[in-house]
Amino acid sequence: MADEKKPEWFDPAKADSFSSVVKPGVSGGNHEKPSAKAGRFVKKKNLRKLDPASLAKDIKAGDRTALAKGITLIESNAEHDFQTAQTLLQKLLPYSGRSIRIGITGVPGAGKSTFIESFGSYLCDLGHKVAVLAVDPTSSLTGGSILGDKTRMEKLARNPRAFIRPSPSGGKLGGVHRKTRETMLLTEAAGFDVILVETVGVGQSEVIVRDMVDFFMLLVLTGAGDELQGMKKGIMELADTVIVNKADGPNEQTAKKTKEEYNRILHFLQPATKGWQTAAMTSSALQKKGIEEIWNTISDFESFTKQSGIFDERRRFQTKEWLNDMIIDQLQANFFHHPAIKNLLPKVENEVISGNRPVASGVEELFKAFFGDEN
Ligand SMILES: Nc1nc2c(ncn2[C@@H]2O[C@H](COP(=O)(O)OP(=O)(O)OP(=O)(O)O)[C@@H](O)[C@H]2O)c(=O)[nH]1
Ligand SMILES: [Mg+2]
Repeated sequence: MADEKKPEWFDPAKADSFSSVVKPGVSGGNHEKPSAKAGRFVKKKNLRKLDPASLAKDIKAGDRTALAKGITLIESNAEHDFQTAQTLLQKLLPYSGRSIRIGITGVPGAGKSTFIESFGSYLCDLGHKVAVLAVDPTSSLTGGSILGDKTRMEKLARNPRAFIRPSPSGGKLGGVHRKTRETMLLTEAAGFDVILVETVGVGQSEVIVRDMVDFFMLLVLTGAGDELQGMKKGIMELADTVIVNKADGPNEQTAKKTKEEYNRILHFLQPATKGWQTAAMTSSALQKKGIEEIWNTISDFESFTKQSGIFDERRRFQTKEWLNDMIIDQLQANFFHHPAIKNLLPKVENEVISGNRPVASGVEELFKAFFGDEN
C-alpha cells in the first residue's frame, strides 16, 4: 500500500525479504475510555459546528432532535452560540406565533404537573401538538424540579405529539425569561400549536409568565376561607381562569364550594383581559375531570379575544415589553462588566456606605465613567 512505510531500522538491501511495515495511524483513535470531560467537550464542539440554515430547515420539518439542539443553542451562555442562536431565530421568526400560549401557575403541590399530564394528553388525542415549557426560578438554585416533573408527566413525555422541556437553569430570572420566550418561538416553528408554560407560584415568575402567554390559569386547592383571603389579590388579577384542582373523592363537594367563593371574589376584581370575566372552575387532574370544560373555556377565550383584537394587541405589547426587558438586561450586564465600573464601584460603594457621599452623586460618577469612552 502506498502509505505503508518500512520501519526506520529497515535494511534497503533486503527489501524483498523484509515483511515488517508501519501501518498509518487511525485518526480519532483512542484506547482509553473517554472521560466525562471529553464528552462535554465533544458536545460543545458539535454545538459550534451547527449550521443555523440547515437546523432551521430541520426544525421547520418537525425534527425533534433538531429542535432540542436549537433549544440547547438558545440556552447556551457562550458568546459565539448567542450569535448562531440569533441567526436561527431570525430564520424561524416568520414561522412562529401560530399557537395558543397558555400559562399555568399555582402553589407547589397544587397539581400543575399532574394537570399538564392530563390536559396535554387530552389535547394530543384531539390532534394538537403540545409543547410544555417551564419557568422555574428555583431551578437554578436546586438544580430543578425537572426529575419530579418528568415522572409526573410520564405518559405525556412518551407521546410523540408532545415535547417537554424543563426550565433552563443557571443565570438570573431575566435570562430564563429570554430563553423561555425564544424556546417558545422555536417550538411554534416546529409545528407545536399549544404551548403550556408551567411556573411555580413564587417570586416574580407569575408576572413573567403572564407577559409571555395569551391565557393564564391559576391552579388552587380547597382550603379554609382565610387561605382564600390571604391569597394575593395581585395574582388573582393576572388569571383568566381559576381552577380549583383535586375536586375528587371526599374533596369534591368542598371544591365546588371553594369555586363559588372564588367566583364571588373574582366578580369584584379587575379582569386580567378586557371584556373577559374571569371565572372559577373545578378539576381533578388525577381523575381527568373538568379537562374538556377547561379547554372549551380556552377556545371561547381565543375566539373572543381574536374577534375583539385583544389577542393581537396583547402579543404586540408583549413583544414591545420583551424588547424593553432585553435592553435593560443588556445594559445592566454591560454596565457591571465594564472595566471602568469594576474598578470604580468598590470605591463609590465605600463612600456611600460610610455616609460620606450621596447615592445619586456616586451613580453620576459611575455613569460618567461608563459613558465617557462611548461618546
Ligand atoms: N387527589 C388528587 N391529587 C392530585 C391531583 N392532582 C395532583 N395531585 C397530587 O398532588 C401532588 C402534587 O402534584 P404535582 O402535579 O406534582 O403538583 P405541582 O403543582 O406540579 O407541584 P410543584 O411542581 O412541586 O410545584 C401529587 O402527589 C399528585 O398526585 C388531583 O386532581 N386529585
Ligand atoms: Mg410541578
